[in-house]
Amino acid sequence: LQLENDLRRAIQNQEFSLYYQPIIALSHSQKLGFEALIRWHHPQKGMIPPDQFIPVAEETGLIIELGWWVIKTALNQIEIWQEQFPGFSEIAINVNVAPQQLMLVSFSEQVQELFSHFKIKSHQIKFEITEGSLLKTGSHHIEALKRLKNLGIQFCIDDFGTGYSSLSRLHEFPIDTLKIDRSFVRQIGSNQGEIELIRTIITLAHGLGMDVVAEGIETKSQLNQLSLLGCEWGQGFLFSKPLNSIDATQYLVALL
Ligand code: G
Ligand code: G
Ligand code: MN
Ligand code: NA
Repeated sequence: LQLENDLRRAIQNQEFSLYYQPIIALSHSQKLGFEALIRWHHPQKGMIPPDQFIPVAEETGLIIELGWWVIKTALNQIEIWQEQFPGFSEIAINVNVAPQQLMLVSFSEQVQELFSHFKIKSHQIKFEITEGSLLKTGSHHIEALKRLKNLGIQFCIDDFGTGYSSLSRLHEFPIDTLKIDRSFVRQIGSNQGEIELIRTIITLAHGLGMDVVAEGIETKSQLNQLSLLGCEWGQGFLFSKPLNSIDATQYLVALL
């Protein structure tokens, strides 16, 4: 309850910020994305990591207000970067969307409304959704996702392989990208069975027309293995930790 009240106050006082972790194309290095990751700068307790407050935000429904703030902030950041780096028209930001927000009846309409206030292309935002939240979706939700998809907005399935997945339903959703959870990537090198699992997930994704991001890449050897397996994108401390807006901007400057 203390945390819940704290959260309400924090939303009022704008104590949140977004950090951006680069997502690197493993084959053609000019393409680039970021995952937006929320941070809470608590005035007394310092930085509170999302796994300590996202669950509370979900239980209390505050996640919806927070979720709109996240999407708006990401759209604004893309617009800023685009004006600053006109050569990088392909910068995209992935935003994590909680199931409750995704399943709002008005989700697709509200996303469209938000977009109308920014000068960015719809393919520059991607929504990350967990397997679990997809499984809760009914056919009307899928229709809403498809409407967004038709507008050019893309969807990623996040933390793939860790939740309850229903392989038989995977093809029903308009998913563009599958993110292999870092728990798989961590085992590369120590466990041959893990390589076979990853190979199979990549084959499955490609068979369904999805591209693949491997999360949690920390070593060169993990990177090499994943490239050999045909993984298109990588994310992890090997490339960069999540960066605040200023440092992420510096990261882009250094690439130019
Ligand atoms: O950044 P970090 O690794 O600490 O994130 C921990 C978890 O919190 C991740 O699983 C991530 O999906 C989740 N998370 C981070 N930012 C957001 C956000 O803006 N919205 C939601 N719903 N989840 C987030
Ligand atoms: O669940 P989700 O993928 O949205 O969460 C991303 C989280 O993973 C972020 O909190 C980020 O800090 C963390 N992360 C990103 N790269 C690495 C990495 O290379 N190693 C580890 N251990 N964690 C990472
Ligand atoms: Mn994510
Ligand atoms: Na993930």
